[in-house]
Amino acid sequence: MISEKIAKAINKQIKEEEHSSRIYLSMASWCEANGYPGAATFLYAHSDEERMHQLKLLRFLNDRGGHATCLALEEPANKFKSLHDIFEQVYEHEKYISKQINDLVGLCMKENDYTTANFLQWYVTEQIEEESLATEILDKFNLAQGEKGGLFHIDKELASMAAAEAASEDEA
Ligand code: OFO
Repeated sequence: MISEKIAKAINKQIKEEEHSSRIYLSMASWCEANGYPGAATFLYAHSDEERMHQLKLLRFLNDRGGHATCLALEEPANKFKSLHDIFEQVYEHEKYISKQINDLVGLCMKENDYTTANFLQWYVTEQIEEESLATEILDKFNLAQGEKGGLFHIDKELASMAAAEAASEDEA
């Protein structure tokens, strides 16, 4: 049975994952409305992934005898300066989430809840991948700076990245 303290912290993380999903949904919608279909596809998929992160935590908490609840969410940003700005924000947000996950693992260790700490290792690994993916995309912006058609190519690459990700998930 999970302790109340850990259950409360997991419920907060469930909210963070749901909020992440809405942040990326809002970004995807902006991209779609502003002529970046590849980035929109990438971010819609990313939004779905965050929803899966939310659900995975929710089911874990209920399986461990807790009660996962849906907490109130704040409105995500709906306007962005540019495509580059969006991916800067993705990177900052993923770093923020990594810190939340690390703090949660730290709390579990302090409370001797090794089962939850072990479960959270999946999120620790996922955050390494997500931060590295965001930096990979930001590198593309840096390389494309000043290049004619740079944003067009980045958008196309984002579409390919989303397709590759979907294919690897189908295989899994
Ligand atoms: Fe972006 O990994 Fe969950 O939040």
